[in-house]
Amino acid sequence: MAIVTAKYSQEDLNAILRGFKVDTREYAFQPLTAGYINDTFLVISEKTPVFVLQRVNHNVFENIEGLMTNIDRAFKHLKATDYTQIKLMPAASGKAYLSHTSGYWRVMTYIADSTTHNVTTDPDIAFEAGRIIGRFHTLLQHQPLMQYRDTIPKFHDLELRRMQFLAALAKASDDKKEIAGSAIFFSQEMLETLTGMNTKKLPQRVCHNDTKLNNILFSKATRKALCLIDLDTLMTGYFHFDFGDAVRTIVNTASEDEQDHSKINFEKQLFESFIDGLASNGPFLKKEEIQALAYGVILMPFLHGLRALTDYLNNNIYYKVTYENQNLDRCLSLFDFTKKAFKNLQYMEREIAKSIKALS
Ligand code: GN1
Ligand code: MG
Repeated sequence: MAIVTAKYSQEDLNAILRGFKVDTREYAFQPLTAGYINDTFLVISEKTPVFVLQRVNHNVFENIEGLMTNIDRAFKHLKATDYTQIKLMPAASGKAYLSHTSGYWRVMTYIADSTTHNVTTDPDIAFEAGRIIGRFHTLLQHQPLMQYRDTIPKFHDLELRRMQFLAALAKASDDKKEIAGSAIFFSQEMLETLTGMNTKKLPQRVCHNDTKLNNILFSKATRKALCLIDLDTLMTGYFHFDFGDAVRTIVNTASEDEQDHSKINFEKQLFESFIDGLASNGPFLKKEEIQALAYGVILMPFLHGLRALTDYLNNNIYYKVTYENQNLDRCLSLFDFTKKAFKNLQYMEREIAKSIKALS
């Protein structure tokens, strides 16, 4: 029996694929391990990747039907000459996903000759990332929000994340509280700073909500951005969520759990290229949304750091980890970036005002 991962053999995965309307043949599989939540495999036929097969984590995503309806709906509109369409392969039942004894599965088309970047030092990549995120939003800007389900309510809500953090803190062992002491202190300080900033009046949009750099596909040949992947968290939200999440992974040339904080940086040139790429779509944001962008670059790394800290205190029940303290390392690195972004708040506001024009 060919083993693909500890959990699945090639036979298991082929059996799952037979539940979809795809050519019946013996496929090979390669696990893709960048995500923290789902199980993802490249489906290979005659040495060529043809599909992406994914088991959607039902513990994290409780409303699979809503999630798949959101993605199915958005995918139909996410196509243009400068935006590569991804399609869902239907299950034998006709649905967009398969409900199987081992969980919920979906199959998507694989975009040939594409690649992702975990980090970059290249301003052209930063520009392209900005361009494609703007394109994603312009393609979805007229979507009726009512048609999209709120599959993880309050996903980027600071108050919810604060409550979850406090609940975890109340139950955590003294050991963990001591080891994470400086992160706990910073959280409390930052929560006070950020809670004062009111964004309730901003317009809602259909957002991706997980626009980190490695959720963008690039063409290997032209190095242009092709499209966004991983639409699991597609829901209504504010544009500064998508902006902040992208910036935290683009202007910082270190990885998300980098332990050497001297490598964590805020590269101004990458920031400027990113916003130029965004602006190349023409105006599509309201003045108030533009004013919230720099705040998003502080909010998003902080929120992610706080969630990683919460999971560390909860003994790693949410994110996949490969070692005991990985969530704490993620938290410390995200908090370090938060501090560096905070120092650049005025700089960001100036650059944004120069480059991004509001809808008139
Ligand atoms: C999770 O599994 P992945 O990488 O798509 C998380 C995101 C975080 C990300 C950290 C549903 O996404 O919010 O940004 O880890 N997704 C969920 O990189 O919690
Ligand atoms: Mg995701």
